[in-house]
Amino acid sequence: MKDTVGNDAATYSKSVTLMKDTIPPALTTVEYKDGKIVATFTEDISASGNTSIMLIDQKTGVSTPITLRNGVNATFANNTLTISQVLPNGDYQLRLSANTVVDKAARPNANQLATMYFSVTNNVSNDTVRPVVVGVTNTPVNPGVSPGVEQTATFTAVDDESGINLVTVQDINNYTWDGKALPYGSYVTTNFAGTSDKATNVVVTVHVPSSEIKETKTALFTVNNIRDNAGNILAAPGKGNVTFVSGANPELIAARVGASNNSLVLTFSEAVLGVDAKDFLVSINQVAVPTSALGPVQPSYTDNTYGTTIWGSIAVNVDINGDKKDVVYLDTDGISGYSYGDLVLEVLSRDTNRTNSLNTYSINLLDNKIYDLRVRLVRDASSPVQNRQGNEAKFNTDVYVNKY
Ligand SMILES: [Ca+2]
Ligand SMILES: [Ca+2]
Ligand SMILES: [Ca+2]
Ligand SMILES: [Ca+2]
Repeated sequence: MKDTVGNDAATYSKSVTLMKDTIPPALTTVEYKDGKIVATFTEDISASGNTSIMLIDQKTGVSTPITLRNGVNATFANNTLTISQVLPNGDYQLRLSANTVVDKAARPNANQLATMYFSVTNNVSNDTVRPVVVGVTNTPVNPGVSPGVEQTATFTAVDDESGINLVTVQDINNYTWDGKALPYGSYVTTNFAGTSDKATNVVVTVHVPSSEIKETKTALFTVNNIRDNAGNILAAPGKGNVTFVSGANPELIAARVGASNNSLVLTFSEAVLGVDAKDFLVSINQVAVPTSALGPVQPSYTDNTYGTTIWGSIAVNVDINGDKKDVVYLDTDGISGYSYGDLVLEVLSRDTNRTNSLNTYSINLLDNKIYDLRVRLVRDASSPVQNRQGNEAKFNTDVYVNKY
């Protein structure tokens, strides 16, 4: 070999020892760019036998299996493996099983199981526009219709630039109804346009358990703290009137002796319908008061409260304690009129102006003879006590009458 001016080039040889490559390719970095996971290795690689890899969301623990399809969602080029996968912002773990890639050695070496963490920050930096919430509302359950297990409120969250941050939508603490946090068991579902990392229009349904709604009410439902993916927050809370109906069973919660000493005052947990004397079983000293002795049950001026009276019967000139007396009694023994087994409540001096009569004498309920006075709400099939939604009351629990 000569150069252009005719000098011989020095000839030389060099002996090269080819070392056999027994070192497998190892993962060095993982990063996320433009909707792709880019995994870099210590040397050039090709696809190998395993095609199943796994992503784990470090916050939620939710795992996402990915099947690598070479040339479809996965590219093996030089020392990188590029996987197309749309991911919302967050921290992830890539788990690469053994034998996913091999090196270029004559006898290829496969990778060993490798895991590596990486973060996803989608490009949102140029969004300075706040998201908005519109259409906070619901379709109330019709009066007289039982509300079912849950009721819902809806709204729409809109952010055209970076999209709504769906984590802020899922946070149940961002909602209130009637000025209070939503009851335990409430949850959120969504339907959105766009991808989960850029949801530009999100229809949100907030589900509330009916059993936790103790009173039917139309009240303000507020939506706070919703953000877009650039961190911009709502300029003002979303607000709208939402009606939730009581899914609770009304209860007889209190009974007391009224101011006149002979009336019973009965209080329910909420407004109820169908209340009459047939709904109550009153007992004195553990003896049932006959229904005929219970006066009409009438609503009071106070909310959810009713009043009634227990009427005693009069028997004149009867033998009692070895004497002849007039007595006030309740006809409780099943034998019509005054008889031996009846419950005597008061013993009166004889009075010739008095006559035998049924359910005419208003009993002093504070009398010491009455040591046990209770009321039980029972189910009257003709008109069971129920609230305006038709939820029947809790029946058959004794309420002790507060005498003072
Ligand atoms: Ca190697
Ligand atoms: Ca925005
Ligand atoms: Ca009798
Ligand atoms: Ca009734």
